Amino acid sequence: SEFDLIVRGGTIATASDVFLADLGILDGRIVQIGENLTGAGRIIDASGKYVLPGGIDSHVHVAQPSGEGIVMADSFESGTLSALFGGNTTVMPFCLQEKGRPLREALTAYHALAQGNCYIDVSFHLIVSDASDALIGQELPALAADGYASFKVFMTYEDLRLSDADILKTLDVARETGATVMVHCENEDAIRFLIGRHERAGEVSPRAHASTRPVAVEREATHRALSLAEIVDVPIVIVHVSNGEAMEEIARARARGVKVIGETCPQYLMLTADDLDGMDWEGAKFVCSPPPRDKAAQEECWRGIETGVFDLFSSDHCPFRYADEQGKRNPRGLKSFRHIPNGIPGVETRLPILFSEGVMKGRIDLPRFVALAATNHAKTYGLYPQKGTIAIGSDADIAIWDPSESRTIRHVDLHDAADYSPYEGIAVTGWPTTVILGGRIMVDEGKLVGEKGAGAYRPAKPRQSRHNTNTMEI
Ligand code: DUC
Ligand code: ZN
Ligand code: ZN
Ligand code: ZN
Repeated sequence: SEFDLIVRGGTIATASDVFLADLGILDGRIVQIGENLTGAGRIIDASGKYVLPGGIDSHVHVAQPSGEGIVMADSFESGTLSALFGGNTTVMPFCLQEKGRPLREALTAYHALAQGNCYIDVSFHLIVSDASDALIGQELPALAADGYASFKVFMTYEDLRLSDADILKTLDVARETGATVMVHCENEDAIRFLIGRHERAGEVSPRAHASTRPVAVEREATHRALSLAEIVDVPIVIVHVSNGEAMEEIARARARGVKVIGETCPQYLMLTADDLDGMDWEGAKFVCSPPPRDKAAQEECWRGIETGVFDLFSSDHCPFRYADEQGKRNPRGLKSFRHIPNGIPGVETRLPILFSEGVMKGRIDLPRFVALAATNHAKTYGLYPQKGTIAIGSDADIAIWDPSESRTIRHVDLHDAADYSPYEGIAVTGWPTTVILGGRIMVDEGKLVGEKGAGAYRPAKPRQSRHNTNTMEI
């Protein structure tokens, strides 16, 4: 027959359009968009459903070494399975450079962990922890040309932070190579100072995590990162923005011509610092950096999603178990908030939360949802138009959403390897019930039918080899 698969009668949405049509899929790609398509081995009836590009979550952590012997709960297998069930067809995890070692070494190990184990496609960011001359001068340019075209730098964490000098060097090599730099903006010296003050006062519960990383810590670092990018004259991504003051820095930098992409995450829409106050150390389940703020900040982040301060909505899935193997409370947390690993799970719940709270509640329309869920991620990180849209020639990565499916989020129903969801008990309307990866049906009406290993590594293109050179058009 003419097609391998037809998706019939659905409401298709891209970042710019909504229309009724059938999709014809052959050899893993979308080859026809039209009416009354016939002739396929398999036909999916999508009437009454939304047919959207598969989600791209460009900010997830899996199988990443996390210091102090702490192990991330998700492998590539469980992490990509969970992402798949949440309507995603591509994730972008981070490969962490070990200090004093080549990044290639970490990449070799990371590829070995991913190989054959992924349910969806993956592409990697590189975390620069040691901006040595060899890394900046030779390794990063070679890696950028080789499909690793985004670098994350940290302004916080004693063992990860780069000096402003090293951030400038990294931005400069990104300018030369067309790579994209993502920055974690929090002022480490200020955090250290506040930790000292809290520990002397005996304040060591999870809530102190938020108190030692107040808005000013993030706002100052955001301003500094944007200024450094302005000085180098290179585009930049500010990741996991939590509040309106950091958003103002982004808007002001944009107004002076800085090319900046802003990212926010579900935790900044759904959680507040009060969640860190839970009984019995339960607050440890909500420890992430930057920390969740307050209701006003949640509203500001929604404004940012509506108005375009944010182009990316990512999970920052960073799964650590709450209980240890014996089922006790996280022993690392019992002495001080300082030992609670920073990060919370959420790769499966990212899009249902944005769909339910955003689209169903009328805050954003379907094209904006698609942009925030998929298209902008592909454009920002060099995977577009192979990924992130529904178009002739694009990979047949598709999530079919049932807008009438109501669920209450329960961790027992999710597929990650953490032991809780920070969104437990939240009711959502709309769920991606069928997910197609490269023309292969992976989840069919809520049931896993695809196989581990269906997902593949996808190299990213640096800006220089895309249509527009040194810009970051979305
Ligand atoms: N930064 C992240 O991007 N994820 C989790 C923790 C952190 O600090
Ligand atoms: Zn970060
Ligand atoms: Zn305090
Ligand atoms: Zn992260």
